[in-house]
Amino acid sequence: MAKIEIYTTSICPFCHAAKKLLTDKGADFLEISLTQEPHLRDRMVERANGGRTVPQIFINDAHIGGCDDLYALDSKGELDPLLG
Ligand SMILES: N[C@@H](CCC(=O)N[C@@H](CS)C(=O)NCC(=O)O)C(=O)O
Repeated sequence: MAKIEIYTTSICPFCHAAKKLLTDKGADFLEISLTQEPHLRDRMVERANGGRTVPQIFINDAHIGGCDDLYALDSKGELDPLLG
């Protein structure tokens, strides 16, 4: 099973949309809430190669990007193989 991490904030429609797609696919993910743990933002930005918006999504430690990137991968049929 893939290791999926998603950095979020609580008031973030893109975060909710990304989580919905993963949930609809039955994928388990670790949510890292920057609302609850704001000190982890710097680590997120570092891992996301400077990406500062939320969500930032990682699958098996590879940076996927944000919500749009996740949906784009799905549209190309490339998300399901990553999720295993
Ligand atoms: N295109 C991005 C948009 C992400 C975005 O704009 N997220 C907002 C929150 S919903 C954000 O991070 N705004 C800047 C900030 O909160 O610092 C995606 O698909 O993930």
